[in-house]
Amino acid sequence: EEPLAPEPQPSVGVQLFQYNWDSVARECAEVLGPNHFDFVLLSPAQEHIEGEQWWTSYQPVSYQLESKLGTREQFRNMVETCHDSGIKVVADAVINHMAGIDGGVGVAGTEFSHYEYPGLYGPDDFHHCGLTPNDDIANYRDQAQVQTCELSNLADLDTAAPGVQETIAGYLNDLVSLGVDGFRIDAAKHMASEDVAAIVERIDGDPMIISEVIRGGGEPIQPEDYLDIGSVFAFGWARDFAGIVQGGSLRLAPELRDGQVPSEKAYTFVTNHDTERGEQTLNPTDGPTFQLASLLMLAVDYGTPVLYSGYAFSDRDAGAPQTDGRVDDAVCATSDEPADGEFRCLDAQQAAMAAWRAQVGDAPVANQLADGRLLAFDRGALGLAAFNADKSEEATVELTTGLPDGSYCDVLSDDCSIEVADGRVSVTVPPMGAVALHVGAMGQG
Ligand code: LAG
Ligand code: CA
Repeated sequence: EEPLAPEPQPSVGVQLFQYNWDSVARECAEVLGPNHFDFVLLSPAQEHIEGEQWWTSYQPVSYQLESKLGTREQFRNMVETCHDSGIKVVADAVINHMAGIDGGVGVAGTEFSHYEYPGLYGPDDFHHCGLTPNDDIANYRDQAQVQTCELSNLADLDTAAPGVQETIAGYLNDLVSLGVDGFRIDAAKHMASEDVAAIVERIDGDPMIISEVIRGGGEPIQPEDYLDIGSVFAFGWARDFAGIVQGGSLRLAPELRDGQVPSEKAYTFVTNHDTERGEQTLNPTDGPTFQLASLLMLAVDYGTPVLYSGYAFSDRDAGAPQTDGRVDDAVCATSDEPADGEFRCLDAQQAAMAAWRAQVGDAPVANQLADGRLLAFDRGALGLAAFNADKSEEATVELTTGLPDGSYCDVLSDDCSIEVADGRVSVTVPPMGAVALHVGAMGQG
């Protein structure tokens, strides 16, 4: 008799960097819903400065939901489609600052100057820190500078002022009224945690809050300072994890939690849109190592994993392909070496492993076996995963498992001939690859 698999418990997210709203909706319906993902993380939705670069998204000029990624109506439809597919929507809230240029016209037609945004803010609503020659942040060891000076010239909102808090909360509540389920708090480190807390308290309902506080050694502001407000991205984990996967000592991965933020408040990632333009984490251009890391992140029982999909680029500033100021629908690359502007979409293995994670839920790691570059473990009696960090040799290993006896499919290869008998199973793991079994994917044999 085939044992009943429990209801999937979605927890995995994915950052769909610079996907337009129509493309997010399509991804929710076609990939994320069917694979029991939990949420999608968007790029910023508000009006922004004009330009070809991706980072115009991070220079707000008004809180109208009219951007290169789509209209308010497209945004509304996207949220509805994602919800219909069982997927929550997390918006990227750029609330520390406005634009970093002298002035201009935003993509929805708003005329602005550096410290003037009609109907929203005037010069008195901004910090003018007076602590550095040009009011730019110069020293990350100085909390006042980091939080009240300008991050690369971006006009820094006086987030302590009740009026500013009210205006920001009005914007976030507009997103909530369209069904948004949570927020990434962009540049949270650059706002006093009390300011972020006061803004979040003004948000209707009980949204997920994930603050972006990049851990830096010796800095006075640390992710721990923001845990009373909600969760944080686990930057320290992402950097340490990259080292582990690159070094091939996979057995260290499930233990990676001491000195990190507590698991229940940690959002883990292999890369994001900033780190993929730097050297501190693994990046999509790392090929099989990146893929192995993405799958292993989904398997361990630390944090809430967030996968990543963005487009290929050779110029770090280059935006996703646009037509008449609107980002085109995301086109998935069909080759391992995508042309600039083609998206590296979630692949079948990442999707299947997200479904695996939903099936094992929060069952603990058990029956861990580490042998050289191989690592295997169960998650309770619901799933088993094995990883091989050897670059050229496959590994065959016999494991003790708590999985019920029967035949299983490797959800990463669709090989359905794997037999668990008397609590033992033999698996063959490809070089830089993985095998994943769960009780929701048992074979016929
Ligand atoms: C973030 N988190 O704290 C975002 O994740 C990150 O992507 C944002 O930087 C940053 N903080 C501000 O929200 C990005 C680009 C920057 C870009 C900035 C503003 O990485 O390169 O700065 O967005 O668009 C650009 C130029 C700067 C210039 C600035 C102001 O690169 O040279 O000073 O614009 O005009
Ligand atoms: Ca600030």
